[in-house]
Amino acid sequence: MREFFSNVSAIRYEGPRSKNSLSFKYYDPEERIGDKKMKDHLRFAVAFWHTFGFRGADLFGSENMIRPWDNFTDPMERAKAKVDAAFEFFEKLGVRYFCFHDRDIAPEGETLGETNRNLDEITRYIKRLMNGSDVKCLWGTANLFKDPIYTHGAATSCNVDVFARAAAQVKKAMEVTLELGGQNFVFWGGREGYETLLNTDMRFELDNYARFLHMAVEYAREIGFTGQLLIEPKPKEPMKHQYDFDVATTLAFLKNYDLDRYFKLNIEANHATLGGHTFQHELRYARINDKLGSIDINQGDPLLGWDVDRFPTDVYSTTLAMYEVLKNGGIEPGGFNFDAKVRRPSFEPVDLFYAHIAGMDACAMGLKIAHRLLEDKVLDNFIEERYASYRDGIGLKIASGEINFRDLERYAMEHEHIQNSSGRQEMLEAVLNEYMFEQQRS
Ligand code: XLS
Ligand code: NI
Ligand code: NI
Repeated sequence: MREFFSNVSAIRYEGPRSKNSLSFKYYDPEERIGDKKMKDHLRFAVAFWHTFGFRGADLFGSENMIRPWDNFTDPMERAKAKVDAAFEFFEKLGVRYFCFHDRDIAPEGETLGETNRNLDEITRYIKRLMNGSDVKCLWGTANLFKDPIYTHGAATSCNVDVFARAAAQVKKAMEVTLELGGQNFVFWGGREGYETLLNTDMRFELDNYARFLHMAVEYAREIGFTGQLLIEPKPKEPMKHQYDFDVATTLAFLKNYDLDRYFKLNIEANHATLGGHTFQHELRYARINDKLGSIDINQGDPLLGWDVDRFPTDVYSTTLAMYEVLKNGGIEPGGFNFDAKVRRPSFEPVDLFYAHIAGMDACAMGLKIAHRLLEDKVLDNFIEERYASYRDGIGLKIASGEINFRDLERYAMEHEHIQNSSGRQEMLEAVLNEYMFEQQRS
């Protein structure tokens, strides 16, 4: 195998005192946290598209990143070089999973048939490399947003030929994901949404989207794909309004169309904040509905209102996220996919290592802090106390559904003197800080 990152050797855990930026300070894969090793809590995945496909272009500037694996004129050669670079990267970083879109891994041909044949050839190539390593596929997905045919959406397009093409593409992407042993398959509604209601039959588009997903469920069953199917909510971008707006909206959609038993959700941090929620809110909402399936771990920028996909370095946010994950009992077969890209000025290939290391360490720190918060039941005890009035007397009757308005009115008349207790938010925030910084010292 050719080497593309020859100036980087395998990244090791060296602990918080190490001065080596190409080492882990907190992520020690073998360290046991509660009932599992860190590497089994944090099933990290590298995203093919951002890590090996992003070249730094933005709305105002052209590509500024030179990637040695691009240095091949033949598109299939280039695709194979990219795969080589990817596997070298996975091995050196010690990440055991990857995620991909069909169009990230193989070039398109003149026809759909040729495109599929290209995909098959690269799939065989990837499989060969997987055989010699313990790298696995976390999930695959179909890119239903880049090609101009998807201008009006894919499954929600007004054009039936586009609907059919999208179906063919998902069909093939599922087959490839199965072939690669993918543990999940993701549907992010790339352009499933609208620009204006003046030209949109919303009801029909939603019905079609549901029909599309039912066919996908059916096909997965037919080919024996037993991985978890996931929907990835996002409120906007590229469309002004996306149908899978957030967790709550997506759950309502799934329930309306009798799809909820087949799907869980893939929650992305930056999509949560884009929708006006915290990352923790979206994780919590999914978790309490038993729908927390997997995570696209990244972070937004409080000053920028779009999906900036920064690598997650905000330990406050990773701590609260890991708190939800631990409460959920983990997210396997899901994982933590770095749907994140290096900033444009971080244009050297080695920055890809720094970025992932920063993200992995931030998640590891978050995991350790969240675990201790849970062990000490810091928040649990407070919350339990806060709702104590529902554990006996009339409270218990309410909680067990044994009371009506008439009884409640009688009770209210007998208890006119109402006393509330403080929510102690600032106190709890200070406690959270104590845990965060204690963690840093130990
Ligand atoms: C875009 C999405 C996308 C999905 C995969 O905002 O995050 O990258 O994760 O199609
Ligand atoms: Ni994503
Ligand atoms: Ni995103």
